[in-house]
Amino acid sequence: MTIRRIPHCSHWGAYTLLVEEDRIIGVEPLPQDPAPSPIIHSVPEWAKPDRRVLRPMVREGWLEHGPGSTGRARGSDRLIPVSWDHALDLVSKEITRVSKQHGNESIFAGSYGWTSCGRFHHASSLLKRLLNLVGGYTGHVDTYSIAAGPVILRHVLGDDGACGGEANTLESIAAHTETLVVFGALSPRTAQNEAGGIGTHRLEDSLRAIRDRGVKVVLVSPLRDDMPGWMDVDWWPIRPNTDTALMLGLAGELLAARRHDAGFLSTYTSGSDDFLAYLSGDIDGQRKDADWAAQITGLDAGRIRALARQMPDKRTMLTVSWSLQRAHHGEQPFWAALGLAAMLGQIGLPGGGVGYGYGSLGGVGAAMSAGKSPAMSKGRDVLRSFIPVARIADMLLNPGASYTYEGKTRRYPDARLVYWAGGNPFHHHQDLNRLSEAWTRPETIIVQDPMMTATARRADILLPASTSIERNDIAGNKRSDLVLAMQQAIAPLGEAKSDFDIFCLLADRLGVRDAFDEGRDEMGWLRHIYDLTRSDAADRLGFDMPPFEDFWTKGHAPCPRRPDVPHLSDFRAEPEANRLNTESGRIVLGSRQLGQLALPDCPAHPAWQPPAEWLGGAAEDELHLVSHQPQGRLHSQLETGGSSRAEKRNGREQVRLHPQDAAKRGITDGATVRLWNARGACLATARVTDTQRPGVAVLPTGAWLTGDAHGTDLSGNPNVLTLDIGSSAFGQGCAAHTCLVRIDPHDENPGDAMDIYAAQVAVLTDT
Ligand SMILES: Nc1nc2c(c(=O)[nH]1)N[C@H]1C(S)=C(S)[C@@H](COP(=O)(O)OP(=O)(O)OC[C@H]3O[C@@H](n4cnc5c(=O)[nH]c(N)nc54)[C@H](O)[C@@H]3O)O[C@H]1N2
Ligand SMILES: Nc1nc2c(c(=O)[nH]1)N[C@H]1C(S)=C(S)[C@@H](COP(=O)(O)OP(=O)(O)OC[C@H]3O[C@@H](n4cnc5c(=O)[nH]c(N)nc54)[C@H](O)[C@@H]3O)O[C@H]1N2
Ligand SMILES: [Mo]
Repeated sequence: MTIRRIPHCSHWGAYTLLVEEDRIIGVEPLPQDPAPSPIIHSVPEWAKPDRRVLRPMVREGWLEHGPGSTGRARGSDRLIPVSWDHALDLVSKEITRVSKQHGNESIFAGSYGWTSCGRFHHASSLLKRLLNLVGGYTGHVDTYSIAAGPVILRHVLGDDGACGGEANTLESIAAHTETLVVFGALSPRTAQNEAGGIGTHRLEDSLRAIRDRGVKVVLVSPLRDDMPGWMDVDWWPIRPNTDTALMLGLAGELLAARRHDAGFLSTYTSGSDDFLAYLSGDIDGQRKDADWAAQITGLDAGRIRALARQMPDKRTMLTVSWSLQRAHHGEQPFWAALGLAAMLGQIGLPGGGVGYGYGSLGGVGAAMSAGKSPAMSKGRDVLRSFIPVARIADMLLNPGASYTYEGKTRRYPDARLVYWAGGNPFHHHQDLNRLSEAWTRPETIIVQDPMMTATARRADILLPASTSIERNDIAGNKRSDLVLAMQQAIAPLGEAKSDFDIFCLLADRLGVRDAFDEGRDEMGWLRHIYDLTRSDAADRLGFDMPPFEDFWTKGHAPCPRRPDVPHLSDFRAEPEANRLNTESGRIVLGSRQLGQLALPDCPAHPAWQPPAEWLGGAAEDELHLVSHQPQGRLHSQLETGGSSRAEKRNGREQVRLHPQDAAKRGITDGATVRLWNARGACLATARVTDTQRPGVAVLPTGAWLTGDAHGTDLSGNPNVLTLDIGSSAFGQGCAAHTCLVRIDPHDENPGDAMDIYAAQVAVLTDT
């Protein structure tokens, strides 16, 4: 039997699939990848029918009564198999009906989600491309990953490039930084993934270089393992959501000791008088110093004072993880870090200043590609209707209600039709019980996904997409070092179709096929997309990429690199010639715009405001829940794979608890526990470790929501507990990391959550 070697790629890296007939018998990492992700070995799970949607299906109540009347039965009604023709006729008629009766604004197709890393069959781009040809849709802005952070940076730094690793490459940090202060994480756990794929995982190489140069590293995080154990770090176990106070306390110490760079502030910033007045206590009567910060953060005042003394003498780099802004007042840690870096005056120097998101994704801090990344065009947006991405439940619950975003007052559209392709809101959204209520409101919900996810189960019309290994595609992005081929390894499962084919069939029915496919088939498009990237590299940068055939055979092609120059070095050299795109042309530390807006939860200078839920305002028995990204999978994807299962115990996710917190509650390692608050409850298995601050519980995201009759999720999904509020009236980002819970021992283990999930789906599909 011959074994075929198929080059492929996912968000967690590139690999070769070994295929015998139509069976995957092995997965080999890309040889040049120094740290391949173990998640690649879970990819063969896609080829198993167990969790797949194998046929188009329609919810019984919707099939009988039509759109609108039976939304409460979503998730409990049976799903009835129908033919593709029938399903697609229903979808195209619904799009036409809602467009005619309510206008295209009532079609919500934000469709947020990571889908596959293929840039051609990119589900939400294709959905938007189709809808743009028939009058448009309501979309979304920002991401669950980053919203509060980039929104504030666009106003105070002029753009959000610093969010994606442009401030300094990790190589430059490894070569020049003397003191590295890490707020959040620099973790190979999250760096496994990069949106759109990644060729080589380099974070650990950079960390080793940092270690070998003897850089002083301070890790400010509730978790010690937010950096590898082999890094010699000074761990500051901070209370979650209080970093802003630490940054302000450090800045206040610099000011009090007159060690701040007054020249930098006057040349390169605006509004620093307000900021300095706030630090010195002139505005609110409270001096922001080490003692003040220590009492809020739970850290040691002496260490804070000592660090403030060291920072100005050394080349100091601050890194801030995206997680810090996924919180109430999430704008503030990003802005306060910029304020602290401005006080140090090293912005724009190699290895100095501040940068955001290092390690949050595998490519952040890598040398960026200077070329055009491969992408499928979603066409021109014909409607400018959008919501901030994490305001989905607010929109569905309050059509027409007003809210503010980025300084403007806006209204939620009246979404009648929801089309979700390539995302899993019943994984990613906060307060899932609130989302469940919101989910009853639309007249029709269409879900297109390969998997019978928690969202798919709650669809009216369910369309089975194929996974990336069942079709051809192309991967790459601006932070990836390679453009990668994703070749088809096996035939589609069941009746699954590729996202492109599904949308072509819908385009036929809607009368826009020619404009949608422009006469190209799958391979025609891949060649076209690759050639656009290749000719851009040649014409603009004089960089030779191989012809398509060579790329496709080899499986990858190199991209042109940007020169490694620190962000804002040009602004530093010539501030007038290189004015920033802000209200003053400089870094904004006191904002006229925010002053005029006078928002109670986003003040006009970086400021500490206690979040809605935090340890400083908690009852004796409450814990702060950190729901971080899972080690063994990407969000909810490949939950049944080996690397994901390895993190579970006794049939569900593990919640980490400090020995003191466990003892107080009579909880032992391995015991089943119940996490709860006013919003919801879930079970998890206790893992008692001292690698996190007492008072902090850690439960990763992504377990498949498996509710029972008492409203308790059995899988260990933290989003039944998290808080669904905007970061502030300015950024409106998701606030997942702001959450208090209680945890009790739970007498009985109801069994493996994955088996329970399968049994629930069997009832819905009557198989
Ligand atoms: N509590 C808490 N919640 C969080 C976070 C947190 O830190 N804490 N983090 C948030 C963040 S940063 C993010 S980005 C979100 C992630 O949220 P999502 O991006 O929604 O999560 P995924 O599980 O990646 O969902 C992708 C979906 O696409 C489907 N899919 C895969 N391939 C294809 C394909 O080829 N075609 C189609 N049609 N579908 C496909 C998968 O089966 C899956 O259902 O979660 C957010 N939620
Ligand atoms: N394996 C894996 N990797 C992933 C993903 C995945 O699902 N699986 N998802 C990817 C996606 S979409 C994204 S956006 C990125 C997200 O990247 P990040 O936002 O960086 O990841 P998180 O895991 O949410 O958080 C990182 C760490 O921040 C710390 N933290 C939380 N709150 C606070 C705080 O208030 N202060 C401080 N100092 N630290 C805090 C926690 O200890 C946590 O472990 O990860 C990506 N990488
Ligand atoms: Mo994300």
